[in-house]
Amino acid sequence: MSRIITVGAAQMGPIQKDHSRSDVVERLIDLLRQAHRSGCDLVVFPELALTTFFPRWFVDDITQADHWYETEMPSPATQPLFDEAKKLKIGFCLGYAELTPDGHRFNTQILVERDGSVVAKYRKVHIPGHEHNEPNRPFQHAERYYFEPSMEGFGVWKAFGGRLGMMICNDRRWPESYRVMGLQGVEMILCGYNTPIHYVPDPSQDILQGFHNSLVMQSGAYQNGSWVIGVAKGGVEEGVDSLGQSVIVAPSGQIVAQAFTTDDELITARCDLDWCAKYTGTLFDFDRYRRPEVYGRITSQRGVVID
Ligand code: CDT
Repeated sequence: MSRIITVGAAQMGPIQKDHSRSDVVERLIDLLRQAHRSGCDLVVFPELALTTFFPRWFVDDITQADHWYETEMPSPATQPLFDEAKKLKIGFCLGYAELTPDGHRFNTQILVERDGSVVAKYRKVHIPGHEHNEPNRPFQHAERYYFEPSMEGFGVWKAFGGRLGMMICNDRRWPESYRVMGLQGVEMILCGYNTPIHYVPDPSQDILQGFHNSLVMQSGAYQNGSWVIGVAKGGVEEGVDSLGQSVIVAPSGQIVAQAFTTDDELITARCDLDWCAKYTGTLFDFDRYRRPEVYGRITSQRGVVID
């Protein structure tokens, strides 16, 4: 029996600062309904899909930013999304800022099954940007001020008839993210992102943003024999232009669907999970070919050590 997940990558256009949660949830529900009409089992929304990308501003007292975080999920504002998904029997993956009851702040993504139950929660591991205000920048990328890195790492969960993992934005640039999930037999990785086109520390990379985006996800998919679903919040948000180019990548590394706008746009693909074994059972048969005995530096060392 073939194992197909029909996936919708629900790219979003910008969310401006004054857009309310309920405005945004209406957009998410519209994308969900489109996905249902296209026969999707699962819809993937971007990183921080409920708000503008608020780490672009610094506040002196972090509690002034509390209103950007969710303290419960579902909340009164997001309950209509959960209700509609359950009614349509469609699952979803949603990124949001999480403030826990004991005051921890995470960049979080949840996976919700077709019956409305939350089956998995992932908190971002690789937190990019800076922790202090850098007033000379055209905009901040203060994720390291607003979020602590997860100590839980990368899980893989049985859901939608397969083995699914999650990562968030900057995680997609690190081969370790994919490999830790690959070693748990992942078959589909769900990844939301917000990527400003202008990379302040090195503007020579600006023109390469689209190339790097597909480069890392195509490599990660191929080298681990997994589907990768990369979903952007793109377009000009509060004056900052962000990459679209959401993609659905097959275990072969080939792009099977790609967004062509920077707005709310659904792309879909029928993803055969059995395609994964063509790679994990041959070239990337980890058990047969990997050499962990010579990879010690990968986990024992953080930065470069020059002997
Ligand atoms: N959201 C996120 O992780 N964005 C980063 C931007 C580059 S680091 C300032 C990314 O890796 O796309």
